[in-house]
Amino acid sequence: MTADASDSPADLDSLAREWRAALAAAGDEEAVEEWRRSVLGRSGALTGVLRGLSALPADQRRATGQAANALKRDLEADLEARQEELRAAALASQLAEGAVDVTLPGRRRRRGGLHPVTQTLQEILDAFTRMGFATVEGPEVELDDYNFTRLRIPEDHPARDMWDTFWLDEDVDGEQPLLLRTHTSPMQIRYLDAHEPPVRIAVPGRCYRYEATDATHEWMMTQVELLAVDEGVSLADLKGTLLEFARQLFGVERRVLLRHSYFPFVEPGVEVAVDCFACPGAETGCAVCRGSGWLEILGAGMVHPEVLAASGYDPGRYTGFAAGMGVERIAMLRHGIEDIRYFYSNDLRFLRQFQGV
Ligand code: FA5
Repeated sequence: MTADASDSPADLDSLAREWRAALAAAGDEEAVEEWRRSVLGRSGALTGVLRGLSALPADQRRATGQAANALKRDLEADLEARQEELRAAALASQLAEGAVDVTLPGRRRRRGGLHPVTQTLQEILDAFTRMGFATVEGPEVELDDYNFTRLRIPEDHPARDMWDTFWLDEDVDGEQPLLLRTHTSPMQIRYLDAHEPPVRIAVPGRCYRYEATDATHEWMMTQVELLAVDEGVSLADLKGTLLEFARQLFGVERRVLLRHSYFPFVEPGVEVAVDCFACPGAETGCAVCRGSGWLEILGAGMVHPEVLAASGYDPGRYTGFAAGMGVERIAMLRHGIEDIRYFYSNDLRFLRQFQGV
């Protein structure tokens, strides 16, 4: 690409072709800058031609001068165009690198869901709310007094065997042993102690029992306690409330059984069972009903007059009913689940079946 002022316009033409080819071949900014320096820079080839014009004979000076100046303008424009071209190409490749293919199928985000026991608990509380019961909660770590003694289960009473539990090492004031509550019934006492009648509460919460697990027993389970105390509350109110509850949760086709039972803090006491969903009826060897045809879901009864009196209520004036139900058992019936241990084994294949239920 050497040139000097003695080059004729025709020579300039061939040089121009050469320079343009070199510019087109310059593949990046650095190469383009190198090209600019060698052609248009202060000691560039074309600059040399222009400098040497004055040494030319007058007849050539004008034509060569005009051609060289025109070529300079053209090459400057070509340079700018090439720079712009390279910038656009760089941008395009940058965009292509970070491109998002909007036609690809999306990745679905799995939404969490409520645990089946929580769902059933909400349905139970909704049913009782509709019947006018307020929801209140109590402590899971409970005093011996509330869990047993005030419920007419003194120390050495055989009923304590039914509700063996986990004891905590700490005592309160060195005399009141602490335990994990075995049922939600202690809230009967706590609430009666602190409130005037009429009382109408539903108490949800976790309970703990020291017992072997099987298809219908867990060492930790959820209960809902029901308590209604007022003037003139009768066993008929208890029965009506429980039947209405059973209809709301299980539908009219499910059969409900009320039979006599014993709990020290009620008199009389009853047990409510729902017909077994797992076998056609009292099938020997059925893991769910153990051949009885019924699955017990709750214990209930009329609040014992001594329990009312101990909380300062006149048992001659006030009567009440109470009930305590197992939420896992009810969830099993609702969904046809054959083993209670599925609930807390954290198997997502089981739990995901209840999403969106
Ligand atoms: C009680 O816990 C009494 N507090 C119920 C009560 C309240 C009676 C008010 C009278 C008045 P029970 O131990 O039967 O009773 O338990 C009540 C319900 O909890 C049972 O019907 C059953 O549905 C559930 N349940 C009891 N033990 C377990 C367990 N280990 N695993 C799962 N559910 C259980």
